[in-house]
Amino acid sequence: MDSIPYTERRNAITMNIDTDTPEGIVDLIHECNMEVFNGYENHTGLSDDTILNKLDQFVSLVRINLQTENSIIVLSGCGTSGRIGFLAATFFNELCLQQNLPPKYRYIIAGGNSALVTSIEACEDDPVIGTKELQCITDTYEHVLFVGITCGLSAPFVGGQLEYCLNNPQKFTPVLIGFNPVSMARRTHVSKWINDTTFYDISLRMETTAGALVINPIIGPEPISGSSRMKGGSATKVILDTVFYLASCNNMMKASEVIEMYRTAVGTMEIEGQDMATVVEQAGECLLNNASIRYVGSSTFGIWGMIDASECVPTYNSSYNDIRGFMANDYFRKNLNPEPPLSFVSPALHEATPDDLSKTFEDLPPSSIVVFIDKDYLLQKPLVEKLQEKGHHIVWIKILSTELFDPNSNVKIIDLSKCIPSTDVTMQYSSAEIILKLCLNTISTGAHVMKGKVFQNIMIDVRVSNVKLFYRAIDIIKSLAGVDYQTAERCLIQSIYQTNDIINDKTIDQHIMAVASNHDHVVPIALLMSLSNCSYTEAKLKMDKCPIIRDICTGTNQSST
Ligand code: S6P
Repeated sequence: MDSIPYTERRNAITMNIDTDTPEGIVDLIHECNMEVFNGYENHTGLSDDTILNKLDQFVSLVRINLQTENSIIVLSGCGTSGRIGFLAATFFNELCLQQNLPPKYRYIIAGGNSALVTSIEACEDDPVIGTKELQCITDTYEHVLFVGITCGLSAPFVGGQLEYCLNNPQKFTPVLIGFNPVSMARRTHVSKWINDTTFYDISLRMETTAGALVINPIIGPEPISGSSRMKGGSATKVILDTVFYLASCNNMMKASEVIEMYRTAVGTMEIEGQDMATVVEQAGECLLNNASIRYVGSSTFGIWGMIDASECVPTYNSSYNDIRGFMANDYFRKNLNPEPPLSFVSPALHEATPDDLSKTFEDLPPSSIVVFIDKDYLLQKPLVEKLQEKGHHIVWIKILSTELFDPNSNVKIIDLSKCIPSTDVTMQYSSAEIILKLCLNTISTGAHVMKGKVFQNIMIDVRVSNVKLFYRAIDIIKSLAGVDYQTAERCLIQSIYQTNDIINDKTIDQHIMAVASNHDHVVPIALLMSLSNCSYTEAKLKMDKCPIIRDICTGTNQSST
């Protein structure tokens, strides 16, 4: 256990989340979220003194950069980490403009703009592309503060960029954000990293290089093991917002004071637990009955909805149509990096352009749920009424809007406005975003738990779309089926290629490419093969009869054969 990185460990709090009630699920996720601030085991999370000191140093670095000509701040990451970087860059550029300062924040996400709302996980294994993109974006600047985000201290895409910064200290000041000790940084080799460099090597260099900063509080394992979109994403947001907020204002607050405000805000969410549980229950039923969940929001609130929805695809192998987010204004598009005309554009990015939402929602399956985020509930009243007439469930997440609620309307309200601190507008908006993120994460995670996509607290239907997830899948099969590494790997590979043959002439990169064209339940089938010692064909047949993936692990499914 000791050698397993914290970000991949199982959290004791949620060990039985899969059999809990909706209220229980919400409470357990909340309890895990609070570990970000309060600590885990003998670690003190974001309240750690060493970390707080480093955050104050980080603030000074940002301040200097904001005042230096010909300099920029680049935020880079893969998956959720890249998305949080994008949102921070967008938000704080706006603040710069409001303060008549040049917008200095830039973002890089592995896989480009499409990866903001689509899972393009394989790109995170490429240190060469990471480096090229960094070179390209920083080419004309003299000074660059580079912030590489990788919750697991694992993504080679970010590793390659940090290495480039370390090799060019006259121009770059590198900062690494993640949630494992350096000793647990990933030591796996990836094919494209020359000299067999690993993320661990780079983390060590970061730790021992003067001027480089490693910010790696231990915030404890995720509620669903490895789902770093949850606590990892939240902690990243708190860190970035705290630092950029402090760097942008003239008050002499310390990082600890700002973090305390976030802690109080997140802690207060507990009082809305019952309402969130009602929505989790509805959302779970919705997925079980093949209905849909939709989020509608504007500006960054809308983007949070799109992001939360898109992350369910790799985490739970859910279908693109199960949960989708829609923008009600064109804020998203306006803030994207320009990309070459031939770049891949994900269909999900189209939802980033406002459309006629009533047309888009015309074909929603009966009893779907549409969640309106904050002021969009009021702006979209005609749509709300139309959807209600059709028997869909409406949820309103109220955060910053001050309008009173009509108690007679049949709308489920989650009133998070009570959690917003009474500080300045920037802090209020940033708190609102984190609270919204946690609320959406809870709804979508809870719904998938209820759908049976989680066994104990393990994501048993994860999509094996990069090296990290390949090894995670083997670990899942190994521990749940009690088989050795070789058996778990063999079953996984057979399931990927949908064959009973033994495949031993292909590389991990090829396995991952093959997953792209296999939308079956790759991990559950491999698990079933290992559990019942059966062939791919037999396991696939059993699997097709099993609508609830979790039943495979409990043995419910096997009795049917
Ligand atoms: C996790 C999410 C993934 C990760 C990505 C980067 O819930 O689905 O997309 O964000 O794999 O991970 P890391 O450890 O580099 O931040």
